[in-house]
Amino acid sequence: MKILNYKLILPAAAFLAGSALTGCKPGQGGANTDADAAKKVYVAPGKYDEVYTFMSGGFSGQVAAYGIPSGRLLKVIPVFSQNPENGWGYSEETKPMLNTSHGFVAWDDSHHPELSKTNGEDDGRWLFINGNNTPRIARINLSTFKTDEILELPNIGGNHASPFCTENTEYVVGNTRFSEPLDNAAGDVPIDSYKKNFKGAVSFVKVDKESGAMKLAFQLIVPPFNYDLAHAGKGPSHDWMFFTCYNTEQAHTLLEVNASQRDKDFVMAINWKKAEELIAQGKGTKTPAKYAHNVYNEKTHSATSVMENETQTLDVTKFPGLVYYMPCPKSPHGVDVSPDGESIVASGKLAAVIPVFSYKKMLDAIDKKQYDGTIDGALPVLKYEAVLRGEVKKPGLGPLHTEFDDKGFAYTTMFVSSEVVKWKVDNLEIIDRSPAFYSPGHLSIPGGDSKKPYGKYVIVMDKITKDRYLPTGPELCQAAQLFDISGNKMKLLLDFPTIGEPHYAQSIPAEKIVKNQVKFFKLAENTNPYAVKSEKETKVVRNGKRVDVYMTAMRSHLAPDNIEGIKVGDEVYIHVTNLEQDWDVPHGFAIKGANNAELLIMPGETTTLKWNPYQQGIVPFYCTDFCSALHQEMQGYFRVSPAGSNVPIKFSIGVNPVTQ
Ligand SMILES: [Cu+2]
Repeated sequence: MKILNYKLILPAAAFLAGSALTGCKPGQGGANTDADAAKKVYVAPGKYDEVYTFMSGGFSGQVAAYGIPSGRLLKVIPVFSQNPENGWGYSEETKPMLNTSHGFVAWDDSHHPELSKTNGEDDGRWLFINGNNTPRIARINLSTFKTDEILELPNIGGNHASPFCTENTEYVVGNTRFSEPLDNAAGDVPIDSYKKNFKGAVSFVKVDKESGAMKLAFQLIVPPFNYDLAHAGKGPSHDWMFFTCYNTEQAHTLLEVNASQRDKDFVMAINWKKAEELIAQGKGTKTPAKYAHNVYNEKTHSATSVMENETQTLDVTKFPGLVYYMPCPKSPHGVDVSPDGESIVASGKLAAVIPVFSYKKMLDAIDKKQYDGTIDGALPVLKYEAVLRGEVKKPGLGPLHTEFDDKGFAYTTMFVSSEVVKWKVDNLEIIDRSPAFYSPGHLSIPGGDSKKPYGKYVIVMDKITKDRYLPTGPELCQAAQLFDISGNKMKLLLDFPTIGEPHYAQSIPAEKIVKNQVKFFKLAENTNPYAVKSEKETKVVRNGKRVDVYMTAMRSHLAPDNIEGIKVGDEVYIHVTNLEQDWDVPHGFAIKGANNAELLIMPGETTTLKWNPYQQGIVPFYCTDFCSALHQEMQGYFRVSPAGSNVPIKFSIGVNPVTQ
């Protein structure tokens, strides 16, 4: 996305925003900052922030939690990428989470965090996030801030329009950015047979109300466009899901030019309730597909990966009433539904207006068959004028995404003219505009895509930060900007750097998350097969070349801490149980020269590091997380003997050596 230079952007912004940019040269605070801003973002030492913002890391593959209004980074939650900091994807327990039908994939491109919803409101239970590259949806448990589940999606390439929740999290839905032949089709076809052989697939993933467990319920096979983003209806439009599509030209090369030919692309409206009924009536086609389903169990503290082999599909051209297309200027990116569920806002990134569609008018147009032709001879295109409620005129250049506040206003990012535009949802009039630095993609208002926005702040995520921060060589940080939106005019309060690309964020009042926090895992409930509940149970067991070390960690020693009888060529599994039963006492574990990562073990948890000793000698290990005044004493030694030596397994702590 880093295609624009701010030098090119600023003239456009100045043209559009007029005097709004005066005085905000790169490197300065910005026109709207004033002394009062500091007070508004100051969270006194020892005090909590008001809001959590969960921001995707883009190409980092992770999610980060920030406190707002301070912009303080609270935690990086590892999701799709290995994280040596805490052993995610390195420990034996978490490796299966990164399994896919392509094998172990230790990275992804995470774009859209989506909070679970109850009655259209953020409920603070789970956060879903897409893996864009190797299509996956992850579910993060917001009581532990751990990734509990990752489900791969078959039949798609580029899981970008994902994951978006229906009003009660009945489903999380994902759609393809790169259409491709279905997995079970003979995919070895000429690329220029795109129109004939390529397909889009919309995945509906059922979410269990109690546990959050995900299951791929069905996939709708749709025309091979590029599907960009989505949002579910709410209130009156509860049964519908809306997707933007570009490349309706169905180009397969030089999309930059070839996918921008038509004046209008589409918003695709899917009646998901009807699709659900058709599936219940047995109308789905069972289709072979291979996709991994990875689940982390909080009692065993370990993950399992199961390879699924079937999905159910519905070809939407065969079921009238399921899918309609609304024409939308031009190459639409975001599609957002107003809190009352009536207005559908689509932002054509190459368009000069923001079209706002009416759900009521859409139903009317369907009723009266106000069509403007069909796609594939079966899917009605509704007349633009028939479904349009109105257009926001001259909003700026490159409208991308819209969220809503609690006072009837909408806020849209302008990528090209680098600004945020505030407009009134009922009369579509522009109220205010403020520059953003630079090239803002998504924005996030607490509850801003829900039925009940909390409002107060908008966090804008910028792709380019040239001149905004101390330089760090060729690679500069990307950043978020916090605006106060409680008054009539937006006020820039704060810039803060982010991890990776801050693609999108969802924000939620802190109390909805704080009240559910797990402080430690109960040792008594730990059913990890390698857990030991006391130091007395610790042991070292050899079985051929495999050695299992059952170890405990407790302030301030690891037990056992002297281990002999390990041989070059062994496969050693060190299972460390943290015996602590208190909040904020993790222990770490690391071995000199191990071609792995460290472990970070939460209280009550058992985690395993696999180690292949490759040379003889004495190898120290130690706790990596500063846990007490005697943390530096929390260490031990392995003795590694040559392969074939007859040094027996021996392990001890203190004065009582034990021999196997
Ligand atoms: Cu420690």
